[in-house]
Amino acid sequence: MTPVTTFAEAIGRTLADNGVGHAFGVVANGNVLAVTQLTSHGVRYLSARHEGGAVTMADAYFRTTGEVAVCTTGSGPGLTNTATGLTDAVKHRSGILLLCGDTPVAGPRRIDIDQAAFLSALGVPAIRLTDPATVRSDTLDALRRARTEQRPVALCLPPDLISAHVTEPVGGAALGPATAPLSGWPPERQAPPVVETVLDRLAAARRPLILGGLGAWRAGAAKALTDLGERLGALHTTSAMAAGLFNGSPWSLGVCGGFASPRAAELIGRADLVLAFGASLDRWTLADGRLLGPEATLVQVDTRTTPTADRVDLLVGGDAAEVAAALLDGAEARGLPRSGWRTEATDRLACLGWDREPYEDVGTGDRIDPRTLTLALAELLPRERTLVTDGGHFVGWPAMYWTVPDPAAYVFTGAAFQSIGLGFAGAVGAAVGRGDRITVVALGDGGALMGLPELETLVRAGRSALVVIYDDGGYGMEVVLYGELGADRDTMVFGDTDFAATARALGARTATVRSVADLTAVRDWRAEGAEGVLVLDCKVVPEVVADCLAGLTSVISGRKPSTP
Ligand SMILES: Cc1ncc(C[n+]2csc(CCOP(=O)(O)OP(=O)(O)O)c2C)c(N)n1
Repeated sequence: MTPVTTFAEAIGRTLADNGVGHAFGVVANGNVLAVTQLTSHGVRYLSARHEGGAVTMADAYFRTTGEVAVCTTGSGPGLTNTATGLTDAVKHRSGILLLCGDTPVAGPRRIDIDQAAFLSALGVPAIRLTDPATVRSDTLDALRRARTEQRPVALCLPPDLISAHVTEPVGGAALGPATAPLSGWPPERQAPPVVETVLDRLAAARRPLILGGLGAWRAGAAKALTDLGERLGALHTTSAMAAGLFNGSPWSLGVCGGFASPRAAELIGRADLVLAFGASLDRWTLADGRLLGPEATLVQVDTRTTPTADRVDLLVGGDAAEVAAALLDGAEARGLPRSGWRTEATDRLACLGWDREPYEDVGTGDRIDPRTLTLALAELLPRERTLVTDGGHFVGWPAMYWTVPDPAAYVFTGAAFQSIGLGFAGAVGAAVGRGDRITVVALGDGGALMGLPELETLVRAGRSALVVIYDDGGYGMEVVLYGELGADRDTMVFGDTDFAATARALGARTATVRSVADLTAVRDWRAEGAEGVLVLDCKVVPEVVADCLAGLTSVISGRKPSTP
């Protein structure tokens, strides 16, 4: 007798056989048997405490490894719990396979919602598994789309079909060529006339700047951009999301936009031609219009067909590495002169960082100055680390004072959707994805409490992670932005939380940090092998406002931020 295969088994086996190594989820009646099939076919599964955490774990796993993981949930509330993290993954263009329960084929129950409409509203294509003759091919199609289109794709499984028999033979489906890319991401070939126009501009440029974004990193264009910069005598900079792209280059200004140090920002402002590769050029990267000088020409090189910022003067459609190579060839062919900007800027390049900017420490003994804390930790953190951050005012401190080894080592959760609360979940995905790097996760007290359940998952995952909670006793970002506009402080200031006790209860090692002396806990943890999770409950002085938020605060409130 031929053995029968159920829908659940076909899904689990197809995903395992086609290279899916990890799944994150919460089991419910809509997916539990499918999860059992995943694990029995060798996919490693980590149970999250909230579906919103599970999806951010899969997102961070993709960001740190470039590989698609499964996020799995039941139907209804299990799925709707993913909304925020899922939207952030859509906007960040992370590949995720979302395997979720669905409404029964027999018809919706009182508890059901229109899941396809829900997913569509978030920008997630959904494939509903109903045909026994195409279960394997449909599963593969979803996986292929998540990989090639770099986006979340949902595979929806009606509960009354989980144990139904498939009729499609094993081997009837295999990962074929990529499906057509998303509209908006056509693989445009380089149009030579546009390259010639850029070369004309380069011929007249005296201070060319090459800006690399996440798209350049994903296109593997770092070397091509470095070579182009060498030929042109250009300086380099990156968007925040591509931090570390030009690590090791003496000609790199580091991150541009709001996080740029004053000296880097000054140099960026002097560029007369900016070539931006694979960067979306949003308000953060362009520092709300303050990044570039008024006369600078901005060229956007991207696979998108329309410019993503008003400021763009010229769009070059194409792959970052290919366009860089075409420009390099063109510069050679035309014999373009090499700019003298590097020589001119040498002295300033030697002292660019925020760590060169003086400040007056305002620590009280009872509370630590967040700048002093972050600078001291910079000395104590291992170089091979993945930096995960939640959102909030505090993000300025790690962005200003800590570096990352490459863009895959920076997971700024929630940034694309402007959400807080995803930090712990992001740390789990990063720690699972890159177990060879110590995970360092920075959070504010608000984001930490919003996403607290996944601290338990982080501890349970058993990976090496350092948690730094900047406890300013409230929603610092809102205080900075709206405090002086008359907002009711009681809605945003709560006082300290005893994170050390809370985290200890969840199984972490902990230390409360009120001064640099308390950081011996980090030295001890590292000396003992940096095993497990160390949570630093850092009581920071709340009044210190990060300089990098100056533009933002003045845009919103019309005033300059102040430091005490
Ligand atoms: C899900 C979500 N809810 C609310 C907000 C609005 N918000 C932005 S920053 C912030 C405060 C964050 O506080 P905390 O995590 O303590 O960091 P801090 O700003 O104090 O450094 C809030 C409530 C948001 N961005 N996302």
